[in-house]
Amino acid sequence: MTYRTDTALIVVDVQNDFADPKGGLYVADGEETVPVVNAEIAAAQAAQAPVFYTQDWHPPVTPHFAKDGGVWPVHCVAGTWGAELHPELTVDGPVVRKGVGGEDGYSGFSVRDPVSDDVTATELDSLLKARSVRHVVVTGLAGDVCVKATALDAKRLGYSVTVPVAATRFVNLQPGDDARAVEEMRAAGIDVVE
Ligand code: VGL
Ligand code: ZN
Repeated sequence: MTYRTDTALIVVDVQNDFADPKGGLYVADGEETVPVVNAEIAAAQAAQAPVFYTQDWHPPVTPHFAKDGGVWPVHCVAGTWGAELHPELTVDGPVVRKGVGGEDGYSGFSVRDPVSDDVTATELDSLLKARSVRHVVVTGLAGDVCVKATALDAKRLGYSVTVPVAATRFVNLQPGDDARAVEEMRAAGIDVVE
């Protein structure tokens, strides 16, 4: 990707639980995104484009987890190894945590209370606005969950959005979720590129 000072790179949830084969919600080949994402970070840094990170950060009990009535195996519990950013990831920019209060935090821009359905904004949009960002590149994990949700929200908020597929991997909770996610992003006007 090419970066300018009004382009931000958003690195979504490159955390041990998603990117390490021993992780609680390991995304197949998730570790392969790390060098690709690091190369994007280096390109952004070289262009003085800002880099932002998101971090899934759940309490031990949350309706986000299957054991508490939700969908997902336990992952990214606040303060645990699984919630840490991958040790090989270059970290150089603000980290936005999501799901902190027990919400579903799929998008880096907003969290949703699974009981009341209330949606609240994270600080990400204001961080981007403070840097006069107009374009975002969304990378990381997982392509059919948090990368998709973040990219769709960015588009809705008025940014132009690019998702390089080489810098993501997909959960595929249902077979074909990867292709459907790409379709949905493209239909929303997001540039999904090889
Ligand atoms: C994610 C499932 C549950 C993700 C987060 O980062 O894509 N997926 N929580
Ligand atoms: Zn989660």
